[in-house]
Amino acid sequence: MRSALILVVSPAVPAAGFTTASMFRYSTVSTIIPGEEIFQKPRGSGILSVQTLSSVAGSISRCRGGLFRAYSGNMNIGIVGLPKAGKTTIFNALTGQEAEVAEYASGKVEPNVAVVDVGDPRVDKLSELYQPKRTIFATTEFIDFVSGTQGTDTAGIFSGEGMTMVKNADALLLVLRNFSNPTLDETWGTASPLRDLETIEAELILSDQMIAERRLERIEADHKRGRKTPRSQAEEKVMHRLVEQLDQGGAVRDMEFTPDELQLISGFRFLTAKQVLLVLNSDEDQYGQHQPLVEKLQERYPVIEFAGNFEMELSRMDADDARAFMEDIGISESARNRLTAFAYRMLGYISFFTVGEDEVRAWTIRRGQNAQEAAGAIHSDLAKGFIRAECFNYTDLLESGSEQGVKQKGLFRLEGKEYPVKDGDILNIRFNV
Ligand SMILES: Nc1nc2c(ncn2[C@@H]2O[C@H](COP(=O)(O)OP(=O)(O)OP(=O)(O)O)[C@@H](O)[C@H]2O)c(=O)[nH]1
Ligand SMILES: [Mg+2]
Repeated sequence: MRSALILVVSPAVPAAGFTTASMFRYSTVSTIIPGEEIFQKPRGSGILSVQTLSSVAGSISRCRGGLFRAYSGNMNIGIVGLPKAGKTTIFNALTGQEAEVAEYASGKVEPNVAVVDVGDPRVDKLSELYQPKRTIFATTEFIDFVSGTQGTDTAGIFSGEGMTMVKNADALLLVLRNFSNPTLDETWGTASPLRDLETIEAELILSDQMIAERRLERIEADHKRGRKTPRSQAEEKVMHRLVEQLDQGGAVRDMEFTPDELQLISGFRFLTAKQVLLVLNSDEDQYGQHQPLVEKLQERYPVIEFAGNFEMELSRMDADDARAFMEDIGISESARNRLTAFAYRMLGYISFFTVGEDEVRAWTIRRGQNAQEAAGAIHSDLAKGFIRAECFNYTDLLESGSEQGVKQKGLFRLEGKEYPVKDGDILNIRFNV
């Protein structure tokens, strides 16, 4: 069983450490541990801000969630890579934004953030059937981190600011430069995706090592002072294992943990615990011609190839023009559609829907999450007061033509808390708070 700590900060749930004003602004759900610096994401805005929580013990509730992630209902992907790998170009291609792309260091340190709809033909179809007042797609948040600059203290894959922010991402999209550019080749060497991947991995490991070692030192110091508890001993043990794994160049995601251990370490949000997708950012004239390289990379992580520059241009054209250009070089779908489909599949996300006259809406959860957890993705009250889920599947609805038809075929079900939600399920949560 996987577990995570979640804190529901809302005006109704006072939390020590938040000022009254900030509580009303930061109405959200986040994974935290007491005393850690956390990010709270104001609803309806892509801007992230930092709050330090001194003590929140009273308002933490324990729930099952993702490995290191609480219910969020939307996917959050951090775009990282070595300097000038084309991260912002890919970000623009994915989001349709016009963030500045540059050969030279721009001096910018704040990441670019955008929230985009996840296109889903099933949602369009449901909307056609129910004619709701509102149709709401699932969303994915992309955060484009700026790399540190060569020759400075912060040289590497993150600027100082990015390092703290990236911890909030569900998954990392590692962009590898696979295009040539005279200026970049001169400054950074010719493109070498395999070498770059090793460099990035080493940095992620180093970051986790520092965190685990620092924590271990603190626990050991406490123990010397006689402050020893069963919890601190358990944490010491698991931190030792982490340090060992990282020292050998291994990732946290490849280790196995008991539910108790997971609870002890989830708040640290280790970077090598995050799932990784690789983007091979290729020259458009060689797009699709890197099979041996793709296979090599695939031994490590799932890989998707983009012609970043070209796809950024495509995202700015009208759909018909874009399609014609895409066919020319053999790109099947827009960068955004390809990436979200790929990320859902590889990261184990699925969608379920809620339908009605008011609203047709898509929600994102992880494969294997149960009906109560799905209810929690909608609202924590629905998880708390969960009674039953009315449930049928999108494909049954399509085949039967209507909800009535689904019922006649006996495909309309009442499911309990533990029911593992399937991709395309349509849920109506009965609850009582
Ligand atoms: N030929 C080619 N050039 C690209 C491609 N993607 C990015 N570039 C160029 O590479 C340079 C860097 O691109 P950015 O998107 O700014 O790279 P970045 O990784 O965001 O850079 P930093 O944030 O500064 O680390 C720009 O001059 C881009 O035009 C690509 O797919 N093909
Ligand atoms: Mg950039």
